[in-house]
Amino acid sequence: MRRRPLTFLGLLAVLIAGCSGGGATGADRAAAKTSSTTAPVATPTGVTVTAREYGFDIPPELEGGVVRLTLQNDGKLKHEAVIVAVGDTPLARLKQDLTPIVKGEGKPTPGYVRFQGGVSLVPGGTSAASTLALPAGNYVMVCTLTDADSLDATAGPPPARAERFHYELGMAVPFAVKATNTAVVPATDGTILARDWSFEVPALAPGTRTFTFRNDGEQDHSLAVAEFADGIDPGAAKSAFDAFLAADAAGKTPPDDLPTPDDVAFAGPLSSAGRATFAVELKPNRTYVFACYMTDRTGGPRHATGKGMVAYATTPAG
Ligand SMILES: [Cu+2]
Repeated sequence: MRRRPLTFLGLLAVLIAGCSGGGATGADRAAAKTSSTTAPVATPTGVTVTAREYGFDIPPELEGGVVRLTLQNDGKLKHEAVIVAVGDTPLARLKQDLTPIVKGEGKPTPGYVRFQGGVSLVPGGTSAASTLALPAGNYVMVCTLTDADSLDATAGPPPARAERFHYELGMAVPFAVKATNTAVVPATDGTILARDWSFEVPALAPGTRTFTFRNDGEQDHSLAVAEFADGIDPGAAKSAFDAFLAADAAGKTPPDDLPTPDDVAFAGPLSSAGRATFAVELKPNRTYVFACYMTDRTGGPRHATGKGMVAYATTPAG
């Protein structure tokens, strides 16, 4: 069983790159209109971070509050930009502490580590964006992917370096937030809510959508969205994913004949009270699975396998 980075479902990945936001629903538009008449309008801080093998170009200090983070991947491999609050902890210590978390070893998460979301699984030569809440603090932007995450399933055994986390190779860059704006996360097509230990998923309509992922729990949560093939009904999708999780929990490779969903979006990870938007293209008449691969801060299994933190939703026919 291959190791799974923080943000990676570990199945064959079909990625949506650089999706732009879809139109807001009527309800969200109404909500946005109401709030705009009662609160002063503040604009999220726009920040574009460039990724390459192996590093980030990011300003040493940026305005927080609400930030529109764009990851421009100028490299050849897939990269991500995940924001980790570190307090006064040195960079070298963070890199050490991150590895058991990324590997899902079930150890306690150090108290200083807080996840603030980011942009994940961005193929080389493309960009993607997320609008996220970012309070004042000291942060490190990391990529928890490896070179192996850019290989498709038919590629041969990766070279030794392919298993090294990109944050160990230079993709861990500190930055600070001192001043904050008063902007709010803009209205989206809906909110996917994480609690300890479940998801609340709104009704899904096909199309290019932007959702808000919000963590109302005390634990850290992430949101991996994967799409089953046409013709896999909700019941078949659930039993297939249950089998996948059971194999994962047992450290086994899932059976070859199992219908495996394709990764289509990722949001987070988010510590308690975090919010971040993400884009996804939803097809008609498909079943989507939403899963969290984080562990409790005190340690233990990943939430999808150990806490049943998995949800399903099916789009209507086009
Ligand atoms: Cu979780």
